Amino acid sequence: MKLTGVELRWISMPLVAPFRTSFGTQTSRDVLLLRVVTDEAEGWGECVAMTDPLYSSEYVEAAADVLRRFLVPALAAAGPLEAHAVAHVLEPFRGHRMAKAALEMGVLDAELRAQGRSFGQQLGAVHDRVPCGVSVGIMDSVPALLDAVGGYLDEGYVRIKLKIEPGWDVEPVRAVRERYGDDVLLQVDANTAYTLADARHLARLDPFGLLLIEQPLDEEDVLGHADLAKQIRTPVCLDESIVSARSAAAAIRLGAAAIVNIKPGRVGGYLEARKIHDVCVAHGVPVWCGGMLETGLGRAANVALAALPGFTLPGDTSGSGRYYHRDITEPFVLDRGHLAVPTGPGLGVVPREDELASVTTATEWLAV
Ligand code: OSB
Ligand code: MG
Repeated sequence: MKLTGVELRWISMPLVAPFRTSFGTQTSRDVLLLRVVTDEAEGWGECVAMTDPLYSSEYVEAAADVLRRFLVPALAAAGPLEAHAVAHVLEPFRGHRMAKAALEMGVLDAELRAQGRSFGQQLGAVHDRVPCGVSVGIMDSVPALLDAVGGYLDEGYVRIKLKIEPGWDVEPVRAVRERYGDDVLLQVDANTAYTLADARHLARLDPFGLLLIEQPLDEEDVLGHADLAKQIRTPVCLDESIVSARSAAAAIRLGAAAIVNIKPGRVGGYLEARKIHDVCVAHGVPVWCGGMLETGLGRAANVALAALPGFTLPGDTSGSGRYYHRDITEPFVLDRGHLAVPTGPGLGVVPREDELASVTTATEWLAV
């Protein structure tokens, strides 16, 4: 394939409800989309960076800048366009994994559409549908949380993840267990809100039989997670700390990650995500697919990834309605707790022109 150009498209989508985590509250999701145009087909990339650098160092405008200034020009100068070579071409540029992931996703989508193959086929999916969990934000009160969790259980979600922070941890977990019982698959995500000095406090979660605790400590504190793992019974799962297959291997060897959350954007793309899956499978470490409040485009690819054999835990691959009143693609709708893996070429979904137009705030054409 030959690259013709890349369109950057900024969209703004209101969330159905505010989403509060230990790093902030979001009421709308501003997403940078990429339309990768080649001589054979077009592909869509979704950049999962958020508006502010609070989850990680990346943010939307930095992603747009590095794409415009460095990544797209480098890819244009690299000769024949092939998805498997994108990461290598972009490697000289440090960091910016979410921007790189979006560009690789767009190229991969274009390539697969040209070949009539799906993301699932390309990545190695072995299931035609995946079980879905839901990430539940920090609420103003325990009753409000119990209502939200009850609603999600009624919708069929097979696993509940509670966002936690100091002051909102043991009590909400206890309340959910007391109200909904021990059979609910339950886990928590701290988004780095604790330190190793909180180990004894976090051990108070031990009696509740959680599947895992996700990223309790700073993203750079891999050793701290290994130490913490020896002081609590809840399995430690890493999210922010895992940025590559290499860092996953190191975290596993150190005893810092009994479970890994794989987010393609965080690790530089779907192909690196598959490598992390392979590393984890080789070490007997279960993985699950994380989320970044994606639109239907990123969701399509995430659901395909989640259908790989090592994804043995339900992911944060919720239905479109958990996030948005109207998605830009055909909405993903839960069927008895599962989402179907798209089967059409590439992502298997495309944006609906009218929906896309109604949420677009700006576009920019990067000619090559
Ligand atoms: O830490 O997993 C996280 C959303 C935005 C940023 C970070 C995280 C999350 C979620 C929601 O937990 C995942 C989703 O449903 O897309
Ligand atoms: Mg997380």
